[in-house]
Amino acid sequence: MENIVSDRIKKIQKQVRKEKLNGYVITDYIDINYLTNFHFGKGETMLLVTKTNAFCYARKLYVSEFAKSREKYCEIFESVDFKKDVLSKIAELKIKKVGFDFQKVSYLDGKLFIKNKFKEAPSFVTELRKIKTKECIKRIRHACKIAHETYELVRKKIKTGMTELEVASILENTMRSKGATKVSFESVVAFGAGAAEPHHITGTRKLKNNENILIDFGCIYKDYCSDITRTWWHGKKPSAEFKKVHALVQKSHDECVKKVRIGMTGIEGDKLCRHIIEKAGYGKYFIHPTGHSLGMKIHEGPYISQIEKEKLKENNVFTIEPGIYLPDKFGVRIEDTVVLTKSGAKILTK
Ligand SMILES: [Mn+2]
Repeated sequence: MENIVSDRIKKIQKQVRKEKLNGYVITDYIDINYLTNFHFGKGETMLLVTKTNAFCYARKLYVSEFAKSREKYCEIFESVDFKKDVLSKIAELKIKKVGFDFQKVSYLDGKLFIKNKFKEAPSFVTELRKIKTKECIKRIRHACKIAHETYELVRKKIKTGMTELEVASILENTMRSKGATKVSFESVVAFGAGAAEPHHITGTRKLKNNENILIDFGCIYKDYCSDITRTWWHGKKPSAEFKKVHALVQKSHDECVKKVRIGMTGIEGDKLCRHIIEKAGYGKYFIHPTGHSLGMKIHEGPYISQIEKEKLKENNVFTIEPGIYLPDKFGVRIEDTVVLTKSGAKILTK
C-alpha cells in the first residue's frame, strides 16, 4: 500500500517538474483518494503536491488513521478551511507557479486560484487514472466477479409476478452479501417494453410470463466499480424478433470484444459494434455509445463512442455494451467490463 501511495505521488511530482511548475493543487476527492489510496468523503480534503513533498488537508476525523501508514509520503494536517490552509502553506514554502486542474475545479475555486496567480494545468490525475495498475485491475476484477456471480444467482430466483424493484433489491442485497460496499450506480431492472426506454426507471411493474428482462447493474468493491448488463427471455417462447435482435446484439458485442485493440481510437472501437447493427438495418435503434471507461468512477474517459478521438491504451478498463431498443416492444443490451491487454480485450465480468 505504501508503494501505491509513493508511486502515484511521485508520478504527479514528475508531471509538476515536466510542466515547469513548483506545485499542484488537487481538489477532487476521488483524485486524492486515488493518490493516497485512502477513503476521504466528498469535500473533506484538499491536496498540495510540490516537487518533493505532498501535503494533505483534511477534516480531523481522518487525520490519525491516515497518518498511521501514509505520513511518510504525504503529510496530513487537520483543517477546517482547506483553501485557506493550502494558500498559507504555499506562502510559507515561498513557492511560485502553482498549477491546478482547470478542467475539474469548481468555478469558485478556479476564480480564487487565478486571483492567487495559480496556473491552469492539465488533469494529471485524470490521465494517470485511465491506465489501471495491477492493484486497480485486481479490485475491478473482483467487483466484476461479484456482479457476474450475482447475475447468475439472481437469474434463477426471478419469478413471474415479482416487481422490478424487488428484483433490484435482490441484486443489491446479493452484491452486498458478497462483499460489495455499495452499488456503482442505480440498478436498472426493466421488464417488457420498459427495456426499450433508454432512461427506464426501475419501478413497480410486475413480471409477466413470456417477456423480456433487462438488468444493468454493478457494485463498488474497495472503491472500484463494475458494470454488467444482461438481457434474456423469461418464459418458454421468445418471439422470433427477440431471438433475432438478441443474436444480433450478441454478435456485435462479441465482434468488438474480439477485435478491439490497443492504438484504436474510441471512434474505431465504437464502429466495431455499430457497423454490424447498422448492416442488419437496426442502426437507428442503437441510441448510445458503445462503452465508457470505469474505475473509481462508473463513467470515465476514454469513451468508446462516435466522437472519442483518444487512442485506447494497454490497461484501459471499459465497457462494451451495444444495444437495440424497439419502442413499445423490447430492448436488448449486452454489456461486459473488459481490460485491454496487448493481446486484446479480456472480459472481467465473468
Ligand atoms: Mn455501462
